[in-house]
Amino acid sequence: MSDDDEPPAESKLTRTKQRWAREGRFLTGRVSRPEQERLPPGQHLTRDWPTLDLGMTPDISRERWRLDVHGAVENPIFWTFADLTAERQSHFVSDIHCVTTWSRYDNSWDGLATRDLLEACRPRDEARFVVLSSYDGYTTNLPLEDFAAEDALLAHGWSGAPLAAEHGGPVRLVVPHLYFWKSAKWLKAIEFLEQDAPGYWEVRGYHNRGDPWTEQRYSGD
Ligand SMILES: Nc1nc2c(c(=O)[nH]1)N[C@H]1C(S)=C(S)[C@@H](COP(=O)(O)O)O[C@H]1N2
Ligand SMILES: [Mo]
Repeated sequence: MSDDDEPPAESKLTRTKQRWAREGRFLTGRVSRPEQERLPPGQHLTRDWPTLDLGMTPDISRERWRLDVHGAVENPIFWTFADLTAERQSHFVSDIHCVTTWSRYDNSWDGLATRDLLEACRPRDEARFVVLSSYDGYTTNLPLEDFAAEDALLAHGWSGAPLAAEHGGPVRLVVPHLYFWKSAKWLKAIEFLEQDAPGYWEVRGYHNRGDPWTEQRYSGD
């Protein structure tokens, strides 16, 4: 994990979201399954696309952007934006589910499938977790199987246009089957680990995995 960026001081929204985790806000106690229902329990549909982050948008152009893939891998990677787009590209359409209860259907993404990244970096047998680090100092953790979901990608395009800076451009992670806080914006580094290492929200009361269908909103749910 890179440690040269400290997350910004906690904002009012950050403190509010920590309080929601303590109080168990928005929990319905219901369970639904994607095969039966498209909207997970406790979520409502929005047509616009809210922006949520720590309150600062790092100013990082496609020219300056780099991706550092390291840790328990056979082939560490240090890519420019051009290197990433020279790899096989994928197009996926998926829904967003944010733990603050909004969901947005049918987002169209372009980028590099995480499965293609895994093929390029070749995680060692002992690798079981990934930690994503971002240019704003944010971090989040995932089991390798969740990172490797067939519709997960390192996205640089949305709706046919470059991914906007406010939504994580040049490149963000998108893992549609988990709450959106797992989808790191302004992606900077991916570290493969034998042991789990909880990230920014995971150490602030949010669930370690974050499955919207079983409402894994907060730690202890
Ligand atoms: N680098 C970074 N990635 C981040 C965050 C952040 O603060 N920094 N916030 C997360 C949270 S809590 C959410 S809900 C989504 C919001 O993405 P959006 O602003 O594109 O809707 O980004 C996630 N990824
Ligand atoms: Mo969020």
